Amino acid sequence: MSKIWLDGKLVDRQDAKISVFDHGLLYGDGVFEGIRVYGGKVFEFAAHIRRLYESARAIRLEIPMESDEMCRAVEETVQANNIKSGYIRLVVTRGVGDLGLNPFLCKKASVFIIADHIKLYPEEYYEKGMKVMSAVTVRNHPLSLPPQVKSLNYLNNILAKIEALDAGAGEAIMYNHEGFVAEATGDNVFVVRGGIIYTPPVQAGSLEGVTRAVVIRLAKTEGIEVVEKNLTRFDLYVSDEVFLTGTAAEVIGVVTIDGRTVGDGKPGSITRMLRKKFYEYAHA
Ligand code: PXG
Repeated sequence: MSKIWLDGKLVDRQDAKISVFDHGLLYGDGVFEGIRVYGGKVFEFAAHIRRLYESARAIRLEIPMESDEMCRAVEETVQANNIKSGYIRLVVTRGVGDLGLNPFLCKKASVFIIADHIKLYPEEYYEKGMKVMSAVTVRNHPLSLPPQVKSLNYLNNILAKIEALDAGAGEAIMYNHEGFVAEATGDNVFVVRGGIIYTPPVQAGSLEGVTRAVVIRLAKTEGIEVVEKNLTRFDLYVSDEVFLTGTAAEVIGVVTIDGRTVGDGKPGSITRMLRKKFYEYAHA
């Protein structure tokens, strides 16, 4: 029976319940993290915890515990569920309030932590590469909801994901209000052209991905230049390689975009090399 950490206690899965008056549910008012566990170790723990606290701060959400206490709670949940290789969902909701928007009437934020196994993309996606499409749904304007905030409000991404699923694609590329590539619905986007790696700056409207940061570091260690610049649909169409990075996907090659073949239609050599380096780094 899996154990869920909920507001200070480990409880059985069927007892892990949140009030219907929680603003996390009523308004998507809250923040979260998705974190991997590799070889019993929480991956990039500090970076995820930092992002969680920064997201909370940006929306004036006070997390009712210090970050070191949060880390201990995460470790405790991983151990209680005996997770050696898996996935952690760490959620902070605004808490129980009344039926108005006012977040300051919510007495206390709720924290829950789930540690479970993760359903990965089929191995075939990694070997043969993934199909993606350009979403019509524009990424949230940074002045509306800063995309750096990993909030519980994912409708923008879900609408794009629905477009991808309807089109039979694995993922959707989201563009910002200016037409520049922002990100995929749960992954960051990279392209390779002439041996150089390009990725949109976070200001283009993406989450500052933890996997993105690791992959940029690994690429630089391999002597590959990484340039952050605005990318258009054209850049994706004419690139040698396209790949996505994220907690769930890790590093995954894209082989068609809007029906156009990327490179030679197989995951490219830099993509494959980075996937291998990522695996080694995660399991070191
Ligand atoms: N952009 C968005 C909008 C995301 O939600 C990423 C980029 C990649 O960031 P990280 O830090 O994970 O490298 C995310 C992360 C899932 C899933 O089940 C998605 C995320 C995290 C965990 C699981 O699709 N999104």
